[in-house]
Amino acid sequence: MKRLRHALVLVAASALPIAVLSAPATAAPALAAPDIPVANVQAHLTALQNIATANGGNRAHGRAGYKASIDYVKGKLDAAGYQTQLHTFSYNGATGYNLIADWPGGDPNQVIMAGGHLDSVTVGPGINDNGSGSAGLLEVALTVAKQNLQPQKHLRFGWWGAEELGLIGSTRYVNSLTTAQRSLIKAYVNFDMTGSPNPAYFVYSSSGQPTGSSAIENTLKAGFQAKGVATEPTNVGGRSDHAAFARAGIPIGGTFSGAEGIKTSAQAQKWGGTAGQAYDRCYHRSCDTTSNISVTSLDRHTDVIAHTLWSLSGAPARAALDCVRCPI
Ligand code: DPN
Ligand code: CA
Ligand code: ZN
Repeated sequence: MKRLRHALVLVAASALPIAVLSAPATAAPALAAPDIPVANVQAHLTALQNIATANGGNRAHGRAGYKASIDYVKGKLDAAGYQTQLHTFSYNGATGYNLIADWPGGDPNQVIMAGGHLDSVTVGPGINDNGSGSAGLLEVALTVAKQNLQPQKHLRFGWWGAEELGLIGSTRYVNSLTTAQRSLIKAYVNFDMTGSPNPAYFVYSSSGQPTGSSAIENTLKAGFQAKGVATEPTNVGGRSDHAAFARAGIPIGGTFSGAEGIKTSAQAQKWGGTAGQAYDRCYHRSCDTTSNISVTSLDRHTDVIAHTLWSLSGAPARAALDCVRCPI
C-alpha cells in the first residue's frame, strides 16, 4: 500500500509547481497529533457501563466488573499489536490487576508513560471516575497503533487497579521496578477524571514535583491553549496514581476535570458550566454513569493526551516527500 502511496505522491508531485520539487528534502515539523474522535472514546465508556451493569453495578477492586474491565482493555490492545502484561497483586484478600502495555519500538532507555486507574468505587460504575481517563488513554493507544507511530522514545501505557483503596496498584508497580528501570522512565502523565459534567480544565502543577515535571505541565497546557481553552494549575497531592512515580523522582504531570470541588463564578465565566455546583455531583456515587459525562470535556482532555504523548515521545518528523501538501 505504501508503494502505491509513494507512486501517487510522485505523480501528484510532478503536477505541482517546480518549487515544490526543488524544495530541499528537509523534514517537516514533528507530526502533529491527530484529533481523537470522541465518539470512539464514548464507545469504550458504553462498554465499561455494560460491564458494570452485567457485574453487580460496579467495576471495583476484587469484583468481577474490574477483571472484565481489564480484559476489555487488554483485548483491544493485544489485537492492535501492543505487548501487554497483566501484573497481579493481592490487597484486602482479593487479587488486583495492573495492565501494562508497551508499544514496540522507540528508545528503550527513554520511556514515556501515561496511565490512569481503571477501578471504580463499589457503589457505582465509575464512568467518569475513572472510565473517562481509562477510555481516553485506550483510544489514544489504539490511534498510535492505527498510525503505526514510530516515536523516538518508547511509549508505555498503564491501567491501574485498586486506586480507590489508596493508589495500591500504581504503588505496587513502581515498587516492583528496580532503580535502573525507574531511571528509564522520563515522564509519567496521569489521567484521572477527564469528563466531569461541570468540567474544569486543571493541569497538575509541577511545583514541588521532580525536576522535569514543568516540561510536562507546559506541554499539557499548550495542548489546551491550542484549543483556546484556558487552564488552571492544581496540586493533586497524593490523591492519584502519579504520586508513586513522583516519590520515585520520576517527572510527572496530568490533567483533571474536577471531582467534589465547587466551580467558582470566575471558572464558570472561563469554562462554562454552573458556578456554585460541584464539577462532578456524582463523584463516588451510583449516578456516575455514561450520562455523567461532559462530551466536550472528554473530547478536549483526550485530544490533549494525544498531543502530549506525540510531543514528549518525539513523533517522527514527516519526510517532505511523504506527503503532497507538507509545509516547506
Ligand atoms: N483520585 C480520584 C479518585 O479516584 O477519587 C479523584 C481525584 C483525582 C481527586 C485527581 C483529586 C485529583
Ligand atoms: Ca477530539
Ligand atoms: Zn475515585
